[in-house]
Amino acid sequence: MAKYFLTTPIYYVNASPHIGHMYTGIAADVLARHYRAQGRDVLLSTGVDENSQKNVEAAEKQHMPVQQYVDAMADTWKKAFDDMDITYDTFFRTTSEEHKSAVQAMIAAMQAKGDIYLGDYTGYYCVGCEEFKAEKDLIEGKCPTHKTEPNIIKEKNYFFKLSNYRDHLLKWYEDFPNAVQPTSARNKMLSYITDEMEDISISRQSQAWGIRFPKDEEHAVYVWFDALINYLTVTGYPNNGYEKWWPVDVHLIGKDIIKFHCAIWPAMLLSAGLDLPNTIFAHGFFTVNGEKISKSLGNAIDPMQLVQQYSKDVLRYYVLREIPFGSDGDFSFDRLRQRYNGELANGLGNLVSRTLAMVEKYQVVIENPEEISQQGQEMIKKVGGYIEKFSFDKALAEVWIFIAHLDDVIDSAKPWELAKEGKTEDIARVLTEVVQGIAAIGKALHALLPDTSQSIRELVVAQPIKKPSQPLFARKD
Ligand code: ME8
Repeated sequence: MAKYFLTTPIYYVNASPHIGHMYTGIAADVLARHYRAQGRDVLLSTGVDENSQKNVEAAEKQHMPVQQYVDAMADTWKKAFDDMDITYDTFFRTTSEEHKSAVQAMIAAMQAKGDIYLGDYTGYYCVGCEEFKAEKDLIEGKCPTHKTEPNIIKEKNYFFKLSNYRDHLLKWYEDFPNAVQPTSARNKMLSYITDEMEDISISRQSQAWGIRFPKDEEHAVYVWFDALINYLTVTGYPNNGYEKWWPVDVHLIGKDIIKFHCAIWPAMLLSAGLDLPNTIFAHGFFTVNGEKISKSLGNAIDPMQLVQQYSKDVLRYYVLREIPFGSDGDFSFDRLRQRYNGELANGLGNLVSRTLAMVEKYQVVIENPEEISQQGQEMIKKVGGYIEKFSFDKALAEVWIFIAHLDDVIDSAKPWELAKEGKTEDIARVLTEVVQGIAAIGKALHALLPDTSQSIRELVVAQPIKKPSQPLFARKD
């Protein structure tokens, strides 16, 4: 059975998850469910990035010891993913012992290659980004993402000879044109690698929180360097057996962290002699009034509040349908309500209710409710194809085209007229086609809207088929 190893970023725990984090998780969950259903051996890894200065600052604000703070927050994040039914296989924590060993093994491999040296670092550091900044990255002296002035740092650091890997990385981009997606991310990275990429600092002197640099206890490993290695640690690296999962099939990330994933990380892997990921896909940002939704800007939207108001599947539907994966888009409560009423309640919900109500009313026995027509099979195949191309919006649109088709079948056959004429066989034929179509929709939605898929299945296999006691999606005005 072919393996499929899929990752999300690991998140800073300086605040609770918002809709942006769930977005990556939901997309990853769709892919994981899709490939599991195809019989692939899936490893979906998500988790938390704990060795960050941001977490130290958040713990200080709460007057809590850092370890106690990250323990509590790791539980909060894990619960949020559990509550959303994100079917991760591992929930990774970077304070774990096995991670320390993996980071140190990776550094040892890179040292053996001669790629790490001790030097002086003088410059800016934005704790919000956990990133060293050049003068040109700042706007009016401030980080453009966090709107704060960076710290000025002058210290001894270990450096990674990233610039050694420029040609090798460019060759990888050329040989594997789909490795970094979408094209906007690929182009940005090609220009970064060609024109800007320099050696990077990979340690912080005198930083107490974080993984110790091997043989130099005074230094903590730079948090990004440690975080990226989580993808290796989950496979069991450096112990035997990690090869079962390596390399990564897909890294799903947001476009804020492409430099780390599409330049620094592949160079680290090249240095350590490890295979590069097959695909790195960077999705866009959810914004509110054009500003990125973010913990630090205080414009976060709580996904669980939306789940309580609507449901998990409604949230999944909205985020996957509204914005093409890879583009940015504004989060709008009005648009969510419109899509809910128009597409879920009136579209899918109404088709299911009225069809099953007619089956009940005209006492039709549906012989093979789960038999799927040629047209249904084609629709399911197209949906799967779109999922595999990360086009979740198109996958859902395809299902809704089929919903409109089934509505047309009913509206042109008019079973209520056929009933007046006593044409029971014709009624059975039409309603069988539509019920089987609904079953095909249930199947197509398996990975995208798992609860809805399950409800549809239960409704169509029930004997005798009855109108649902509650609509799948009740209108909300
Ligand atoms: O960067 N829209 O963690 P982080 C869409 N720890 N996605 C969003 C988003 C938004 N407004 N805001 C956040 C880190 N995300 C590092 C990662 S990985 C080795 C280390 C999602 O807590 C998106 O996936 O800042 C983004 O890349 C990630 O959260 C950043 O999470």
